[in-house]
Amino acid sequence: MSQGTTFTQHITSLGSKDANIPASLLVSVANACKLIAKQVEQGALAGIIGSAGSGNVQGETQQKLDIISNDILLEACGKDATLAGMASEEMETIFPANKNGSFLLLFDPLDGSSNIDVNVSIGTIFSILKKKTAGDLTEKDFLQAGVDQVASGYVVYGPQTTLVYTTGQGVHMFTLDHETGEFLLIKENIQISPDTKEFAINMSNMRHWDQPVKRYVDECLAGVEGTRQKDFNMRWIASMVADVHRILCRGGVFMYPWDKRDPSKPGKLRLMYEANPMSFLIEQAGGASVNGKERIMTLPAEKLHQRVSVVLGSKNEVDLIQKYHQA
Ligand code: P6P
Repeated sequence: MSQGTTFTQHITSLGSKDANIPASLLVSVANACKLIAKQVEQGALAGIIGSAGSGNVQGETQQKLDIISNDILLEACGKDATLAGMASEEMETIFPANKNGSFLLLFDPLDGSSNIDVNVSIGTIFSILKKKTAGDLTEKDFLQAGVDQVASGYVVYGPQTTLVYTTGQGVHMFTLDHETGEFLLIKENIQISPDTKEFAINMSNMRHWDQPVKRYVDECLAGVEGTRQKDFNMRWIASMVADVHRILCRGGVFMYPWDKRDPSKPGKLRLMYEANPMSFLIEQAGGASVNGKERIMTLPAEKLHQRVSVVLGSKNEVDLIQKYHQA
């Protein structure tokens, strides 16, 4: 489709007759993100900078914008008749919506909150599942593997407000046109290069990593004189949405691996509304996404807020890291 196609037109072009395409819900999410973008752009002018003085289920201090974004999504999407219920990083329990709804929406309303106060890109991540059971909604309805997603995507609030989504028919990118208020198509069927010279990881945690991650990063750092025989660049924005967006735009590998600071936790990032939606996008764009040893999208979903170790991006790099984990 041509540049300038709106997000709504694009969803329709994918076949709105397909019961598995949550067309109206995707539009509701996009509309909610337009409202969140307005809050983000205002920043201190809207009095939304800083901590809300509360904590979330993750034990993290909630920023005012975390709560505002969460409430915008609940309000905007809760009216959608096709939506049975929602789950959020910011809410301990599920949020029932419409009794006859057929879809489930999971989201991290504002990922990368530590960047809000310093004007660095942040984003909203969303995942959509089908409600597979009849009867009242329960948390179990949400506990589906990543391969069961019918759609996923994110909106990155950066120099541009850009929406990226997939329904399993490729990955497509739209930028918000402030003149018309529409998300306009800028790129269709995005594909990630299988090779890269750029890796993203929080290097301050190096002493806590497991051996396979240390081996991979050491080889990157050894550069052209080392076994990889090429120089690597490193990036770390501390905002998964921004790091994944860069990878979808120019390749790369993103790692938030298990580390020994809290051995009982499999990782920092959350499976249901961070790793699974991003993995769907990355795989649809020809990349790979593992927890070190296994494909993230096939991991069993046991708890709504379960955590996972994440290695995703350019396929040949992810395959190499996986090989080191399986050695
Ligand atoms: P660290 C943001 O809080 C987040 O969940 C991801 O968006 C990001 O990649 C990661 O945590 C950053 O973690 O430990 O580097 O601050």
